[in-house]
Amino acid sequence: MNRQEIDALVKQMNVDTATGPVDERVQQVVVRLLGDLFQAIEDLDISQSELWKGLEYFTDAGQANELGLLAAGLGLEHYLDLRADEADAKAGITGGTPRTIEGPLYVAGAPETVSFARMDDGSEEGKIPTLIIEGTVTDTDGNRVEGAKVEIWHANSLGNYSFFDKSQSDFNLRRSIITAADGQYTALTTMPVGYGCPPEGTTQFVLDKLGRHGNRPSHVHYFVSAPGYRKLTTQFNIEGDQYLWDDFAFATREGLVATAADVTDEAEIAKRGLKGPFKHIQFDIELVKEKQDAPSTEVDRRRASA
Ligand code: MBD
Ligand code: FE
Repeated sequence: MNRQEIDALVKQMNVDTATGPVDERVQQVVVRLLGDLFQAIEDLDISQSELWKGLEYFTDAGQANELGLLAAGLGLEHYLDLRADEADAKAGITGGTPRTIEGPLYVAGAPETVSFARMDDGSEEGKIPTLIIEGTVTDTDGNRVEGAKVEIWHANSLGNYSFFDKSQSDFNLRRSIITAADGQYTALTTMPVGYGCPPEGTTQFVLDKLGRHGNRPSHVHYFVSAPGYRKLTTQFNIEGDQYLWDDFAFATREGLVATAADVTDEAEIAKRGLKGPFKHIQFDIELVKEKQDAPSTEVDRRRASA
């Protein structure tokens, strides 16, 4: 069949058959995607068995709650960021910390404190370096932002995230820090280790077929929001990791690479109330003011909450 015949058939089966109220947007998207799918079946001569394998794959991936992971791994989530960047540029929005993907592992409801939070539960002490993350939240003119909510989440020494990894305590390595008048936030935590897709999982199954690995560099996620500013979804990825520029989820971006400095100075250690050397990352955040008619940076998606 040619495209004209395909489109006519799709319309005949899914548009002309409507007898109740139609959601125009859903109809538009379904009709387009079905037409594109039929066209791909035609062009690639996809067999009945192959089609069922594909549907069974989505069943399995959904049951394993890995569709968010798959979207990250196939670059769909990064593509949406590139589109959002384009839309921002078109709307004349410049400056601010670059966005990058949320990923599938955010959990709402983390403990909230002002200016400072200890993020780890102490269970990995001695096993992994201590990390202090600090920075200021400013506007694009460098003015400090008071009352910004800095939500931070990251992996443990095995690359695993609390909640999804039931061996960790509730909200381990997840915190919300509210900035005071100085715009400053400080997180005392542990060095994250890069995530790897479950080797027997549905996402890695497809990555294997593509000859790809499923690893991310060591990184820390952020949501930063403040009244009057556009919500920022971002991460920093840590210099020195072998996957820094070979991230299976394509989240590493220029401007989002952080260096973990080794701090060994005794006075500095004492000042921080620590027992030994630690790592230090400075990650300053620049928020862009809300603007009339600017594309929204709020993404409505199903998120875990605890
Ligand atoms: C992660 O930690 C992550 O950030 C992404 C995008 C995908 C899988 C695991
Ligand atoms: Fe992550």
